[in-house]
Amino acid sequence: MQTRRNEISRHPLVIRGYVGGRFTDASPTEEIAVIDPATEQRVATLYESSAEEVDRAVIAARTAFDRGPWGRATVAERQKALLAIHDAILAHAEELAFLETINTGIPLSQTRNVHIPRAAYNFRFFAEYINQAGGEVFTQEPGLMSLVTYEPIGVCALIGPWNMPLGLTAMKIAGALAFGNACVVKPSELTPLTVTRLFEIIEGILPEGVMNLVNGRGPVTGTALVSHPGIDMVSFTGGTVTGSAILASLAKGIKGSAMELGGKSANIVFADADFDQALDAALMSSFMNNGQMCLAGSRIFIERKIAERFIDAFSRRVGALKIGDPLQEGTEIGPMINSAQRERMARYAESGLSEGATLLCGGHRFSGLATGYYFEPTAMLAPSNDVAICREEIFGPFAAIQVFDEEDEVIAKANESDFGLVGYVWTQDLQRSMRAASALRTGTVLVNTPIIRDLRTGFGGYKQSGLGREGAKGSQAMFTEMKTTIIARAPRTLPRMGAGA
Ligand code: TXE
Repeated sequence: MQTRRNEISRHPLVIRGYVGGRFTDASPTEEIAVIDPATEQRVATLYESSAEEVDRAVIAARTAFDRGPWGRATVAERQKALLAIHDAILAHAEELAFLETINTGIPLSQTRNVHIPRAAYNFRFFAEYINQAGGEVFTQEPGLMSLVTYEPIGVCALIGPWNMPLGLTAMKIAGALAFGNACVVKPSELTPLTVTRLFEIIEGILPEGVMNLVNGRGPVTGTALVSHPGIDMVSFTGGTVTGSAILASLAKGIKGSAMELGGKSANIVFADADFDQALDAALMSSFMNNGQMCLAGSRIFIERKIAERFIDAFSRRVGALKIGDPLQEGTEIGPMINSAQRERMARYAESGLSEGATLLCGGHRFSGLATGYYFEPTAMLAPSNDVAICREEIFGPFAAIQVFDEEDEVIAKANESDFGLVGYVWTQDLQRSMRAASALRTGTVLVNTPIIRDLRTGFGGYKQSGLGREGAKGSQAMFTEMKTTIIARAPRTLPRMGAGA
């Protein structure tokens, strides 16, 4: 793998758009370096899609949807294509995991065991789901039959983030295609490698124009895409500030959207919890994926009776996390995506100290490696829920711990947040877990389990964590228009207007 990495840094890959069934050959208006965050070397050159290329991609999708075979494809035909994409991903799993790791800095063990299998599973899940998903029929009104059916929405703009590039973008692509749409995909300009490779390995599976790719920065390619009149909706995963800007732009055209935004999820550990499981899970929820997860449970609340023991054990384990080259076996923490994210970590560590938090471990740029955007996994004990490290999404290997005494108090603090993505609860008391689950203002509550996404259920957030839900019915709502058809089953008794007395 090191050999392959060296080869790529000597001959960086070229990232181009894919429009109407082929990679584009237009000369680039802008070339952007795509960097391996562990080596700081260029691994690809991204040819930015101009507004003109975005226009061609949307027209290709529009034409495929309005006039091509995909909009009329049977469920069996769509299933066949989705399963073929699933198989293609698994057939290239090792290569995709390698590309994801050299582009994101996320340890290979995680891209190989979590990201890529999940990307493939998204396609299989939706292939199976559409075989059962249907509409509704209402017959309560005598003489009438009301049908609710779900039709494809049209052309979907799918904008992906950099923290799980293929897994999260594949979720959008699989959902959009399953329900019969055409799409234009825009991965993050920081991490285009695996999504581009996906377009190569599924060549020939879909009719041309059904799936298109544009690449580039948010303010250039992203803006051109979301403001294009030819798109019918945007499904976005990314930061809350960007999500809000996209929503403002969509308001002009009254376009639909689904927004999967940030989080600051509370991880509440009561004294009666299974201590070892809660500890393992707190580490996983804060430091998996280099801590760069929207559903990170890194705002940790520990009940006072076990606080000292828990904080000691947690700090020791954080201090022992294995930082290193993400391609290397055994690495638990790789580099941040770029130097800006690393500086952000440092700023939060400083802000924590200046607002009265205690540094338990980490807090600095990692100096053990000559290259790479590494930051030490960090834990701080916060003086209150009001400080920035407990309020703002940090998006890196950074846990903020608070101590609590009462159930009501901790639920209130967990809900004191602009976000509402996930709430984690650790307790052996069934009734307390049920009370907490209903009191937490979050889209998902996880009881006695760390991060888990079950595609049969909806995933998304309350408050500033987003709009809409991804997963079975949620994706159906996102990628379809609901149509009502009302049919008279017998002649109706109607007022005879204008027919005289
Ligand atoms: O993401 P952006 P950034 C959070 C996290 C992170 C912060 C900023 O806190 O620190 O967001 O990250 C595209 N029109 N998350 O700035 O900007 C962009 O090109 C259309 C949480 O890197 O949200 C990329 O494809 N598109 C998160 C995508 O939006 C635009 C994952 C995400 O980029 C655009 C990532 C525009 N005006 C960051 N501007 C999660 N929820 O998992 C940008 N983009």
